[in-house]
Amino acid sequence: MAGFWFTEKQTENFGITIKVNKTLHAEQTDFQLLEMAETEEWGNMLFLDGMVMTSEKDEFVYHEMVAHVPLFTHPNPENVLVVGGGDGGVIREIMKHPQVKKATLVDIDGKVIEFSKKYLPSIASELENPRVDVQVGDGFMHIAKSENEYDVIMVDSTEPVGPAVNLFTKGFYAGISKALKEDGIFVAQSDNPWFKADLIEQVQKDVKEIFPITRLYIANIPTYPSGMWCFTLGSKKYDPLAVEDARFHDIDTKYYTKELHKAAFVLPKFVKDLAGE
Ligand code: PUT
Repeated sequence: MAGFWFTEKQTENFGITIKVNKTLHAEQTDFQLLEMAETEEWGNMLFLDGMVMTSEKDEFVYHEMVAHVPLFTHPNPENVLVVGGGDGGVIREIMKHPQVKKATLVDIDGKVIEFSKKYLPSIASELENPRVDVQVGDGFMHIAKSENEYDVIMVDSTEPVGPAVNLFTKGFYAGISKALKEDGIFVAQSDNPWFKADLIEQVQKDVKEIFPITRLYIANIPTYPSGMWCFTLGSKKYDPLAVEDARFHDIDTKYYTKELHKAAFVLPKFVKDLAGE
C-alpha cells in the first residue's frame, strides 16, 4: 500500500475512507490479516481483517473508557484480566491505577503484540511493566479454566467475526462470571447501535441473565463504525452509577473524567431501547 485511500466497508452500503501514506507492515497471521499503516489524519493505525482496531489519534477514548469505568467502580481492583487488547492500550490505562497489583493480558495473536510494540509504541508503552503478565493464548479457554480469580475482567475484542466470535456468547459471559470473584465486574466492547442493533440487544439480554447489575455506556470514537461505540458492564455487586465522588483519584486522562463516568450511561432513546432500559 502507498499513498492511497483505504475504505473499511462497515455495511453492504457504507464505509469509512482513510488516506494511507504508506503500509508499515502487512501479513496474514495464523488468525487474521494484520496491517499497520501510517495515515495522514489519524497517525499510525492497526487494521485486522480490514477493520480499524486503533489509531494513534483517537485511541485514548476507547482505552480509557474500557479501563477506568470498571476500575473506579470497583473499590479494590487488585487482580485484573484483559482478554484481547494486544495493542496494549487498555493495559496502559490500567497501569495508572496503583491498587492494581497484577494485570494479565491474554491475546490469541502474538503478532498483534509484536507489531504494536514496533509501530504503536505510545499505545503499547506499558506491556513490559512488571505488574503485567502478557500471555499469547485463547482468551475463551483462559476464562473457561479460571474460577473466583479476578476483580475486574475487560474484553477488548475485535468485532464478532473471526477469532472473536465466541466472545459475544452467553456461555462466555457465564464463564466470565465464574472467573470473577464474588464482587467482580466485567466490561466488554459491544460495537455500535447504528449497524449492530441486534447484537447490542442480544448482548444486553444475555448479560442481564447472568449479572444483577447490567449497564450500557457509550463513547465517541471517530474511526469506529458510526463513531458511537457501546460498552457493556456486568457487575455482581457495585453499580457504576453509585460511585461516590471520594472514590475518584487523579489520573492523567484525555477523555475520561469523573463527570463523564456517569454521563456515559445517559443514552439516546434508541440506544436505551436496545439496552431494554
Ligand atoms: N478492539 C477494538 C474494537 C474494534 C472496532 N473496530
